[in-house]
Amino acid sequence: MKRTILFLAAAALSISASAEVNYQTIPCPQSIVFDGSGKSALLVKGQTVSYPAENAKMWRNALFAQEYLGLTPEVEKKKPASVSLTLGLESENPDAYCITVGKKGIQIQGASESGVFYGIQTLRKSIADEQGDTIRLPWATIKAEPRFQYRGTMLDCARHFFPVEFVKEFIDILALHGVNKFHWHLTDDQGWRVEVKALPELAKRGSYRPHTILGSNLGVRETPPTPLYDDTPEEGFYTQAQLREIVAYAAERYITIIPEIDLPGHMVAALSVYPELGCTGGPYAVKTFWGVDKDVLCVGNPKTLEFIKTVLGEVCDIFPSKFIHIGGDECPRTRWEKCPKCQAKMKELGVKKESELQTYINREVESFLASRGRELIGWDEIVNGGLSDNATVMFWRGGDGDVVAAKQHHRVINSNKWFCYLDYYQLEKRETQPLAFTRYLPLSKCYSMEPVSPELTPEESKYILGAQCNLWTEYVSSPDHAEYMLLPRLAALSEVMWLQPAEKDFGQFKVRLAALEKYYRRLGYKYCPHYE
Ligand code: TNX
Repeated sequence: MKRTILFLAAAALSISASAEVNYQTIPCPQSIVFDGSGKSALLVKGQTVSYPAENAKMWRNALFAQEYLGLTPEVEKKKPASVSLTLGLESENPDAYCITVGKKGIQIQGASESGVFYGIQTLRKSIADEQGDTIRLPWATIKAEPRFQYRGTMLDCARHFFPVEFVKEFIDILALHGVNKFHWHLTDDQGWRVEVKALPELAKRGSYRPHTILGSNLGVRETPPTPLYDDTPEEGFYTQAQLREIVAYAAERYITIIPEIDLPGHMVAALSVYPELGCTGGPYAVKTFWGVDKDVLCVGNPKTLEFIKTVLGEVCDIFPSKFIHIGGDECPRTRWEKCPKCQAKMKELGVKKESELQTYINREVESFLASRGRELIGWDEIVNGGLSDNATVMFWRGGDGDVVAAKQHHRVINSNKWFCYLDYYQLEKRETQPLAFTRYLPLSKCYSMEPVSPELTPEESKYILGAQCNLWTEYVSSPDHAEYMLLPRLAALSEVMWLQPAEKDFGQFKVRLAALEKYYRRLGYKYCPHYE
């Protein structure tokens, strides 16, 4: 498909408030063509926005237009409304949209309802700077479609618990940036955050820790007298009713929630409630220290698989997502090497290496998920052991894990830590910043990410479904801080997800970002105001 990016002259880009709307926002539409007449359409608060009758999603889109643009929803009539939302845009990409501003007013047409939603978001961001009840929109045709079908962001609510209200705001922020997958990290060593009805004690007790290590754990040993701990309990979990409410909230915004139950490592919070599921039998306590723990699920104990199926069964009931994330990262084999049950299991399976126990668990979980019509995603460690073709790999460690997985014909989500880890410092002068994971990931580096490795053939490249940024929260305990780590790096990654490499331009992006930041301020979002 032919694409044009028509940027205005540099002088026009530094326009201030109330200058002409130029539709250049983030992610930037691929084509913005002004008709040259110099004429404008008026967007007037309170005017109507029409939507096709008997389409609940389009009605919901009209309500978004009401919320974001101040319009009044009305079922489509013969006479065109000042803004009309329509379907039928010809494109194979369901998220594609076209905004036409002209004689007949303003039309937002999508290849599907999600495309219309993204068109509304673009219009909303384009006029973010405008004040007053009447906004002048120059006649133009604006077209866009995302490069990738998978455009993700992860939030870790296990290390710190974030309230339902913030999770919704987080989802709003994702929608504003054209993200369509919310990967929700719900369990870890430091907290279990999902209610499981068949195991009521799990969330009740597994979601509480009495204190947390102060400062970074890097180079610090876990045992006293170091480190020092705070005296603030961290607690909280989501009830199933809350989870369902959030799933629905996200779905209205064309965002699928992919829940993650991290296994067989990162399970100490669960072991603290069910010590018999660990190789040593415990006792265990919800971790108050960060890092990789050697206590993991005992694969030799048949109760472990029963436990996993109970949990995942309820998770599948709550989350309609095709993909279910099972973690699989950072699972030391230390306990398995010494555990009689695990060693007996290895004999039974006829395998020699402890790593095969994880392969075994992965396969069992995969077939359980398949029986529920679901597919497995795991962190790239799962590549190491005989996956079925159907498994999707979330590449995070850097190195060549993405290439290896794609060449094996696994679908891959590129979440390379060197470009996508939002828990790293965004400014080089670390002392000016709140404590973060020691590494450095500036905005420019996020923007430079290319999710498809040049080592892949065009055929293999099709296995790269998209990209995802991750907000781990060892050092992030408040909503404001989470937003600060997320913004504006999410804006950079949203262009990685939406634009073709040749369409990206960091200089232009920064100009557009200055405008988007004004909108962040109006919406009350915290963000890092400096760029590197
Ligand atoms: C590695 S990424 C982890 C997380 C940490 C993160 C900190 C991954 C699959 N595991 O448990 O929170 O690093 O950056």
